[in-house]
Amino acid sequence: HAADAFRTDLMTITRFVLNEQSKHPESRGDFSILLSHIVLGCKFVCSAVNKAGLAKLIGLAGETNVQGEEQKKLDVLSNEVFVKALVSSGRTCILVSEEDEEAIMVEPSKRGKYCVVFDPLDGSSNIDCGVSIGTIFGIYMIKDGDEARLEDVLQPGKNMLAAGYCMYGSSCTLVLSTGSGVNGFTLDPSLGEFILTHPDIKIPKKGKIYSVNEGNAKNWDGPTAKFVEKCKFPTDGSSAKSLRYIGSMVADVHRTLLYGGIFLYPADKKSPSGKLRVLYEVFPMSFLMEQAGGQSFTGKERALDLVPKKIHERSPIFLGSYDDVEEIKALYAAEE
Ligand code: AHM
Ligand code: MG
Repeated sequence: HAADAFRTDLMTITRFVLNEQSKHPESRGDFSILLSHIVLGCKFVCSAVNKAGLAKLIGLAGETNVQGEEQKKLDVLSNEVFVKALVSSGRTCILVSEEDEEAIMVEPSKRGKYCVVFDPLDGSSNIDCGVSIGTIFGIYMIKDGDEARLEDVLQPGKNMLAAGYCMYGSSCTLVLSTGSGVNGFTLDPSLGEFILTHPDIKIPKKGKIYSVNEGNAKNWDGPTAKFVEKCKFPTDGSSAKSLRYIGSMVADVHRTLLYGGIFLYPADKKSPSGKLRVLYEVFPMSFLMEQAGGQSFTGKERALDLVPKKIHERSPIFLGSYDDVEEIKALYAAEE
């Protein structure tokens, strides 16, 4: 009985990644070790986010505690936890976090061959009202030898070995790709384990939802404005799309991945490069979209082809269902 088998044969994320690794005899388990440290960070943040409202209720947040220390903000706390977990894995050499101005070069005694780029707590403006937020990460390997250089993280997104996000929502969901499809795992709080709940996620070829901050419409360029107009007033006889926008990238992308549609954070006159960051927002999400059968486009090129020059660089982004991204690509091509 398939249903019974599912309930008793639990595929944890660790077991899943070990299985995948056994297909590559040359790998020595380093990736599984790295991932288990990322998973630990996600569990910690999940628990901290769930307690955030409670901490306020009992008067902890923003106040000084008994030791006279300021209570740390959740995003700062999450960053510290991730940095420490990644360094202590002994498998990383360069870390780029949205929270740190400079890249972190891991000290030689703790150095490994992986570079991790991450946003420890994205969408933090949503914390106080209890809306879903998330962690986003991408993993590269150093190009050659033991010498770690900044160029090792300034590689195009297509060179990533793995990417994923963890969403702290009504449940805690970790979505991961190691380059052969996309799989989703849900945290079972009673076990403290992420269990495979969404095997081999494929995004619908065409969606019925568009997701964008329309408050920026007066500053949009022609193709973006035309695209959104067509979502509302289709000219090909199809029905209008629904608008859904949470303002939390992980939640908006997660819905897009599962239900289909398109998520856009375009360029506008005020921010010609858009808002989202190439290394730890645009690349990981684009990697997942392509692995799920969707597309990701910057307005100029395939997002994963972009070569970043700076670690905190931004780029416009259009990602989601294959056919929907095809449409925006056509509008940009028509402009040239
Ligand atoms: P943050 O890194 O300051 O949290 O900002 C990133 C967030 C994304 O999660 C989300 O997609 C976007 O900002 C929303 O921006 P806006 O409020 O301009 O629509
Ligand atoms: Mg962010």
